Amino acid sequence: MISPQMISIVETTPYADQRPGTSGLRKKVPVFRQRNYVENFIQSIFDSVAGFRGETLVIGGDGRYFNRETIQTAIAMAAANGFGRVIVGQGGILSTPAASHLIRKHRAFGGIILSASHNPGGPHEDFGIKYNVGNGGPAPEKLTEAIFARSRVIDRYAIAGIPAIDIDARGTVAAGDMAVEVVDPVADYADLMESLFDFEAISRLFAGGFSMVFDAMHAVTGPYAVEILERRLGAPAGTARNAVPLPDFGGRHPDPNLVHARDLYELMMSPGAPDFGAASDGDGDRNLILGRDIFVTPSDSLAMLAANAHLAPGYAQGLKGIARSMPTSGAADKVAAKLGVPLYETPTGWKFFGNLLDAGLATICGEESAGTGSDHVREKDGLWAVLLWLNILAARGQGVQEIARRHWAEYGRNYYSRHDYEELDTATAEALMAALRETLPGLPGTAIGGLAVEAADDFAYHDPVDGSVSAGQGVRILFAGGSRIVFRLSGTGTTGATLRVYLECYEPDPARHGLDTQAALSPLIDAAERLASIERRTGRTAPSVVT
Ligand code: VG1
Ligand code: CO
Repeated sequence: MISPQMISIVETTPYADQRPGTSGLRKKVPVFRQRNYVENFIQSIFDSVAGFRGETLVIGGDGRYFNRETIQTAIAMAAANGFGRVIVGQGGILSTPAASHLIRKHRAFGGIILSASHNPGGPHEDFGIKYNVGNGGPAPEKLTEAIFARSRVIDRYAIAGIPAIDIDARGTVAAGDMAVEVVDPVADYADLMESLFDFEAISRLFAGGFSMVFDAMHAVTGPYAVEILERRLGAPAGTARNAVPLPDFGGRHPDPNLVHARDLYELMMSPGAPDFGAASDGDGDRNLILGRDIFVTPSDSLAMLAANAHLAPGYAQGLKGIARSMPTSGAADKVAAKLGVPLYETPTGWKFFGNLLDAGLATICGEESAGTGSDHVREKDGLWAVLLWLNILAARGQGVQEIARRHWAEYGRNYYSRHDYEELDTATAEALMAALRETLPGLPGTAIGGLAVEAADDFAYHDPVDGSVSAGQGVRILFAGGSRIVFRLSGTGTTGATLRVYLECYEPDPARHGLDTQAALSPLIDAAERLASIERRTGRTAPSVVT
């Protein structure tokens, strides 16, 4: 037993801003450094769940600045609150999908994952805390709301006065009467991947001279990629680049998109490019997929993976269903229709896939923001997507470009892009959305810049499993022929507001599958401006990021 003297009950006062966003609480490090800020939030989590006495809690993070300190706090608070065991990744490292797997494997009560995903790290950059539940997935909306409500009134927290745990040495130590198990963060996850994919076929591919570059962006996937790609699959040393996790990610944004992974993109577009290029984000749940001379949009990647998943041993039985977030393109819908399986459309954020996966309604899920995953864990999984691509490339004996070209010829091509307007004044962004919502009832039947509006609404999701309703999830304008514009505000930013404008146009004609994406979307880009008056309202003449 922890002697009662070891547990301190500390009086505290609430913070008003601890509302978890799309994936957890995300703020600048100096905000987290405020007195009792971390403790308040962790205690709010523990106070919002019940029945964890003696149970297991998984703790780990993406290695960013403030990771180690927060892990010590979380361990001491778990001990004081009555957990029986904590499993922590060595060095404080656990990718988001690896943490999800550990929670499931050990039937843990839940897990605390420390990350701000693809946001930059460092003393003045971003940090985050997210709580995952026993199925390995992000806390559902009902729970994040309860945590927020608790954080508004919290007046005390419990913490054990124990010495800091050496999280760099594997093995089990006692923290009072709680066991702290420091585990290899990679091994179990690598075994899981080996159980899903044809590692022999992928090894033969590499042995035959297939070349690949994986950019870990000095974030959490480095050790995972070295173990899986280089050690287990025999890819040459150096295939995984920037493979050492750094607290500030080497000063860059660990965001695998065409802006922050520009050098990888340029390499893949250059003469003598490798056969395959990929990258992952801060916490290892996102993926960037590139072939020689081709960037595969995440929406297309979801569709192509779904169409070919049966080529991997773990999915040889076929898919039960496909789920995508609402702003993700309709490319996956065409695949679901052809496979004769249901397609689910959910709000942005991985937490909405959990029920579908648990109920066996969907096997593969994806988001336009470079997140793809399956029922093997309850988070999106960057390396999983990379390995499924490798498995498909090995099984089909074709390159990325050929697979994409054939896919579009079969299903048609959904041109797709997202325009982000970052760091807007929050009130301005909210006014823009409010004005847009007001216009919705009058839009159907009209034409915007020559495009006929078929429907317009503010997306509300009815969860088919638990019946819960999540409203106000993004404004969507649907045009004749399958074109679409979606507007929503980000729930992960830490400075001001970010407006996301998602643009999509469907092109069935293979003769028109080689167009430049922004050119193909230009009528929709014009229509978005007409609908939302972005320039007039925000003063911005162009998006900050185009992906
Ligand atoms: C963004 C993405 C969303 C993703 C979320 C978390 O959210 O759009 O698709 O699930 O980030 O991803 P938002 O609210 O900013 O649009 V990660 O890799 O930060 O866990
Ligand atoms: Co992430």
